[in-house]
Amino acid sequence: MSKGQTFEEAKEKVDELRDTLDKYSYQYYVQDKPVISDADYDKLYRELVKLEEEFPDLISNDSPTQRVGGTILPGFEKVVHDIPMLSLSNAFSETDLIQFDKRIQKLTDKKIQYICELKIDGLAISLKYKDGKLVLAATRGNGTIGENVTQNMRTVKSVPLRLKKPYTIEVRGECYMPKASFVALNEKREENGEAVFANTRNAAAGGLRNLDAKETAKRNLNTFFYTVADFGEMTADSQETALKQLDQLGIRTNPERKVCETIEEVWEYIQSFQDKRTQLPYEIDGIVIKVNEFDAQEDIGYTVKAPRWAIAYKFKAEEGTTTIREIEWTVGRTGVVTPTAIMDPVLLAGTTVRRASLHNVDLIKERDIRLLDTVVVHKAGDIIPEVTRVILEDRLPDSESYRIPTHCPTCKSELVHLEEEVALRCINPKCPAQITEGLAHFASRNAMNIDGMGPKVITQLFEKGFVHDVADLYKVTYDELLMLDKVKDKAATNLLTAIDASRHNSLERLLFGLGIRHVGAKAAKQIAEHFETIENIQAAKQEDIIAIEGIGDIIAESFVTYFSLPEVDELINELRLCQVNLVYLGKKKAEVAQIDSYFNGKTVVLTGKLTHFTREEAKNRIENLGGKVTGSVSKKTDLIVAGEEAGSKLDRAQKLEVTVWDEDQLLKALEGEENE
Ligand code: 1X8
Repeated sequence: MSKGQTFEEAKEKVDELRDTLDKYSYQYYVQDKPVISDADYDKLYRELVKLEEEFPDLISNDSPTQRVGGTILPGFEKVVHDIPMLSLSNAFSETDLIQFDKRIQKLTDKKIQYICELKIDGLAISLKYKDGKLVLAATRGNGTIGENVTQNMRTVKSVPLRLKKPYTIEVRGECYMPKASFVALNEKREENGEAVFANTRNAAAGGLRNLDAKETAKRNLNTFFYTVADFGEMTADSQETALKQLDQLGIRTNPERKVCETIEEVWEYIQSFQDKRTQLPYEIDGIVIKVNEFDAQEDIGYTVKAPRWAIAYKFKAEEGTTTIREIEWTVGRTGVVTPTAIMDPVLLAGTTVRRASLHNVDLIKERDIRLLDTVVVHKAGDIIPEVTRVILEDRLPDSESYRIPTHCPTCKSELVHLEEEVALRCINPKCPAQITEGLAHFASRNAMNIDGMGPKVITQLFEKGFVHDVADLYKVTYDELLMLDKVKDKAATNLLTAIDASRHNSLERLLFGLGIRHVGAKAAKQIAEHFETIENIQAAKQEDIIAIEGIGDIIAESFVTYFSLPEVDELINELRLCQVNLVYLGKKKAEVAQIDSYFNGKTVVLTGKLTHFTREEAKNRIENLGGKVTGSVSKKTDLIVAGEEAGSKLDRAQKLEVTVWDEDQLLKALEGEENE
């Protein structure tokens, strides 16, 4: 940017940057097809921020920089919906659908089509655009009166702040949390002693209906829109054309829809999703079937509550009943003590389940869960088995309330139930369970990645008194390893090699491995990249850490507190003496952005067996050239490298027409570029 540009010049540049950023955002968040790297996007974004700082008069509400949430609200304002938000009547069987079809045929003479769409399990919302700008976002509420959540919805990246045409319209859809975000969120909450969400819908609701929109922004919410309530300048004569027009306006719609000529065809579509639904990255609870043509919809009309021209086919919940035999309590590395129900085996969504997390004590009390109770279990987010409720009619007459443990199952010290937490905690810093869990975390894959150093080996090393803290792992000897159960010459040698290899890890792995509260792998990476050495980190002040984009006060405070402890100082010195690398070895973001490489900004999936290098090595080399390596194939994948015996990922990649390489091609490309 040149200094001293005029307001007019700046305005032109700001407009251009906004158009470009909106376009990239649309491709990334609405079409799921990124075309530039995060680094390139960040560069343009920062340029816009800088210009807006220099010319504050240019800031406008629909700028991509204005998605961050503002002041914390005292409460949500009520919104009266001009057009009520209706519900849908339900169908639970093929017979229900055939009856629906018959009713439709009676209510219109026209030849009609049905359009099937996925029923998204989220929160219904309504958006109003005026002259193409987002002016209001409201929840459904009771259908007549909802809540104004405009500030929150503005942080959801797939929601356009301005449309591609200056239309005045109202659209409705669903705000949801992707399954993966839900699992990650609950894991984090459990570790922090917070209540977990029962399902993705509750998690989305908690995220959206938060008075601090900055919290909403952290929840990775997404949207699909499916109804036009007020057409404004739009002209559409069917649901299918309306959805296409929403696409063209930049509003995200679900691509899985299908127009069917008969109710039999509708039934086939429903059947096909009975299995496919578990593979979708978001939760659906059914299929919505609508009469496609608007003129026929008008003939058919409405009841007070719902349109007569649509019906929701509800999938059977993946539920089962079983008996609780035991409740097991385990201590995590932060001291949180979590209960797990041990049950008679039950088949849920295709897998046999014997254990279900009960999450925390409050949940046991709330649902009054007792030993030998018959309970309903389901899979939250289609993944995690959970106890939904107790079938009270089946409770044994001599049943007693479950007695919550008062002492740590491992170290027997008294447990505490902090007021602001739902969890029980063991606060004995010397609790063996906490220490071994902490050591296992240190050695785990995303931390120091010491192959073979799992909980069983660690527990024995600890119990035999060979290892007390993470630095001791680097002092373990061959003879000590041979003293462990099931460890022979080969395993001992391999373990020592793995321990030695971990000395050369980049700093972020160590930072994550230390298990500092609230510091996940991502924050560890950002901090390591920013400060580069452990000495810089030890000297860092809270405000230095907060200055890093994406790092908030909670993480920064936890970091500073941790590194102010004298025993941490000692530990770092020990690690240094053990020749553990304490320096960031990756490239800095700014450097990555400069790399001229095929891989820069590309998302790569590795699958099958690689013979020339380990996956970890291939991943590192691709990342050093600015690429991103992910685990699953999606529309965002640019390249898949298929080793020997590549399976379903390769099939999926071929379906999505993603470029496929074999290992040799990868090797050649890497060698070519690394030598440039
Ligand atoms: C609710 C939902 C609808 C659709 C998808 N998901 C939902 N949760 C859709 O039409 N594609 S329609 C609807 C309603 O009208 N209450």
